[in-house]
Amino acid sequence: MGEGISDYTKFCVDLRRQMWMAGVETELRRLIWQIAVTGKYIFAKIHESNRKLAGFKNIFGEEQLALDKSSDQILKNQLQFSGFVREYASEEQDTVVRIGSGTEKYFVTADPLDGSSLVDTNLAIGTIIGIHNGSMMGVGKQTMVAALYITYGPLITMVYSAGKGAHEFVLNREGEYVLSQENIRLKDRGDIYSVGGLRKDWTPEHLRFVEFLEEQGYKLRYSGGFVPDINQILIKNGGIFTYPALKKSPAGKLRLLFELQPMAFLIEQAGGIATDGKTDILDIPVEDIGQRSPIYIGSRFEVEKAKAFLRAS
Ligand code: AFP
Repeated sequence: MGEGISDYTKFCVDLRRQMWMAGVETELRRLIWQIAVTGKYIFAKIHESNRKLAGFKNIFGEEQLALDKSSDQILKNQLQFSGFVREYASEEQDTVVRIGSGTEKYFVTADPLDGSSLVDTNLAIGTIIGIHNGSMMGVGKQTMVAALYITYGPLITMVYSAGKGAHEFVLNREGEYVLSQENIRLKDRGDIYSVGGLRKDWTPEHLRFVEFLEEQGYKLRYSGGFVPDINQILIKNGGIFTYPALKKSPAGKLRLLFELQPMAFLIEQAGGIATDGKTDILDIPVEDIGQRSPIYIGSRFEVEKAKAFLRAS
């Protein structure tokens, strides 16, 4: 969109108009919009749960579904027979589920409610979506056509990319997603770091990298929610998030298909990089839907520095 458009005018651009102006393909525009709208229903479910976690019985004595399971049902039902989605895979399903007639173009992966264990603390949580064309089992660089996440915090925000930059929208009082930041760009170097896992479980080379960041004066920003932690690096335009290989779990904790590929797609669209410490996340073949991988994701300087420390092992 042309530079110099006043904030107010820019702010009045809603999601569908921005995607149309950005030249996003029609069916993909409709699918992204449909998923973004689903975020409103998931948020309503979070409110309805009154921050209670799984295992509660409602007033009729029925087992209340865990929030992440009910969020998964909402998402799957919304996409079922949408006419755009052939298969759906999520952290809450054991296998890939066929939800279309078999001729649709897109395959959707979901972490329907990432960070659900934080709901009772009222910290921000989110939904992570990957959109693939042709198949979801393979190399992300070849299969992914779009990714998005929705953050449920003081505001509901949504960041998407369809391969033409990463853009942020805020859900307004009228229930419309309006553009707040277009073509988000990461600086080559930031000043925040977000690091998961227990220090005692880190490998010596990862520990040396974190100590480097601390000596350089980076500020620690880690909430335990992948979505808000990544969102902070994007919106602050720099820094690094890492959930590393651990001594007892060399593949780390986060899932390649549901969490890492979508965030890698978005961060790369913002000029950053995402790696497992050696290989780009979007170059790692997905062989199993539950596959985990270490992750270093964010600004170029910090991620390249991490790779150098890991090589020195
Ligand atoms: P939950 O979905 O079980 O809350 O886990 C959240 C998460 O998958 C991801 O959002 C965080 O980055 C990571 O786990 C936090 O893990 P630790 O609790 O080990 O720090």
